[in-house]
Amino acid sequence: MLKSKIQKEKLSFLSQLDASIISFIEKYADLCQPDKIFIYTGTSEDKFYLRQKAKEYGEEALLNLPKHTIHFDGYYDQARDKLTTKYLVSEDADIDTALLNCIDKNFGIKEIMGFFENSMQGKEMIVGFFSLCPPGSIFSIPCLQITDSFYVAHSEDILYREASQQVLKQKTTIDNLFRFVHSAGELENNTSKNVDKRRVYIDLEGNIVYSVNTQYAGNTVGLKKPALRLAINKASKEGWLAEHMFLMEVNGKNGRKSYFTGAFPSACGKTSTSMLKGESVLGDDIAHLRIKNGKVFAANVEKGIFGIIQDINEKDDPEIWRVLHSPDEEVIFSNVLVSQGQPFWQGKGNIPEKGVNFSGEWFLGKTDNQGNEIPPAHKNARFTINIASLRNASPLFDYPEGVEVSGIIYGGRDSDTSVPVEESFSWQHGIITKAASLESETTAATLGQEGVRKFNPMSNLDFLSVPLAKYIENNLNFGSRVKNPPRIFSVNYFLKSNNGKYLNSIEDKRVWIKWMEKRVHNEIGSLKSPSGYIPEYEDLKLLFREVLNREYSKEDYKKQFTIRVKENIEKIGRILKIYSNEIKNIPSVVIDVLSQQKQRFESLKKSAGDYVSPFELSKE
Ligand code: OXD
Ligand code: MN
Repeated sequence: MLKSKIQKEKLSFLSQLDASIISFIEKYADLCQPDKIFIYTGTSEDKFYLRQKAKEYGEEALLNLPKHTIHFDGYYDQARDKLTTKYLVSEDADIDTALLNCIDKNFGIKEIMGFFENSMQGKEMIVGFFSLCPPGSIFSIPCLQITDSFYVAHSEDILYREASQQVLKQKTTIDNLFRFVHSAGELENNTSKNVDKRRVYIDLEGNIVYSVNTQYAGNTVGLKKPALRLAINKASKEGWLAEHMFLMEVNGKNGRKSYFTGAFPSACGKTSTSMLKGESVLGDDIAHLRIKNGKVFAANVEKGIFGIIQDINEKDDPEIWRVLHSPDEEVIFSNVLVSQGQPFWQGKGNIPEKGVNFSGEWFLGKTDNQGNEIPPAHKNARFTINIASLRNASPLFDYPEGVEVSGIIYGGRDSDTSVPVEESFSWQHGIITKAASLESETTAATLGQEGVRKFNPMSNLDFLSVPLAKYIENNLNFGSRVKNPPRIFSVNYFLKSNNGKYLNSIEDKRVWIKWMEKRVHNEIGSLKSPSGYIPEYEDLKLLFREVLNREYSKEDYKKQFTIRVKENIEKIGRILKIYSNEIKNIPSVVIDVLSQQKQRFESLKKSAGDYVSPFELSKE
């Protein structure tokens, strides 16, 4: 059956694949009934074909610049759908389902196979092999993607390393592949019509993720968030970490280079931190961390960026801006406004009053069925680019061996509690009080209400595939296996004053990163707060001048680094409540370390009150 649908040139490639892989492809070809099957092997002809078909089928359209295209997702298919993303769990499976959104496996499989049945009639099925992390190293995990969307395959080709030759060379069998099966389902105006039947179902035992009746990349591009869930489960069994983290290179004195990872919930400054002026980026979203020779190394899972475009501007994001305006660099814009062949997004400036957007023909004041005004571009509109297009890409972004990690940064949207930057006392203290205690206000990257404070440990809660207690234990154990684990920091870019104004400017993060860089090299002192080490005024004053050429006043320092004792006690109360009452089997050290921190805040409250100036703290 396959032979009759596959292009002749690919038959020899296909015949070299392990029989188990061929039967997997056959199974879905049989079920989905595509008219044709396109085997993608990464040749220049194949690359051309992917891009050509994405346009021919109307999933993408050319913009004015030659390598730029626009893709629209359906009006109600603009973000990750947490509600219908579920783990398939059979009654006798050895899977602890605490906190996970689950569905009975037999029921779920039957339901989703029903949606796949004949879903590719009149379409082409694309089959491709890609790798999480660069191929050919301990970090790499080979993957198989089956999809009927050329946009999904095109995105995957920008975002991940093609791996068909690796799969042949290593005689990979189906059991060694992470597998992703996707169908956009029935289409209307080139977008998934039946979003009420949108499903993302995850089979941890089989390492397979199925998604159907959706096109939004966070639900469909298998190697992105679907693979993160499979990777967390695999990492948990094998003793490494799969994290929702950027990876960046920070420049220090005399050409010194240090590597930091950072975990932030979606749309909380993760991409912009990884791209800070003066530093270099290796990846902006997902990193795998492993221990090698007694040290922690990390590799970027991706080779591209699927970034939020809202508020990207020439001043704050010059390099992304350049790529988004360059005729030589490939870009897929999604869910922006298009007018006269040009893309527009909120925060770009001078948005036209009409054009085409994710609602079709758009004009200022247009409302949807519920009477809500439709913005020109969706808040979660995106750009998809190659990291290699960026001049600030680190030369090591594609290095198979990964880079040694000196520091890990946790950040979230926190308007009233933590200081702009702080180092934890130890790995254990950092994992418990910063990573596992992270809270953040919700954003447009997921469907649902925005601005609600949510518990989001390690910024990875959306993707956890093992119980939270086990995941925290894995993190604690990971650091305890190395002599000098990376330092753990927290940052908060969203701190506000009483009148609701942000206390920091966008570029202050360039100073915080330099402070962290000096800390990991033991070059700078600190003050001891109940929750960690914070910068001293004199050091920041010098850094502000050096990095931003700006005077930094004692007054600003005091406002930003005042210890908000009251809010911190409240926060620990919220977190303790969750860990004591809601999460089973939590290691007792989590409760102990949180309680000790609470006591430190309470004794500070007794001696100094609810708000304590940093000038009152003692040196480390
Ligand atoms: C992303 C997300 O797209 O986390 O990175 O939603
Ligand atoms: Mn993300």
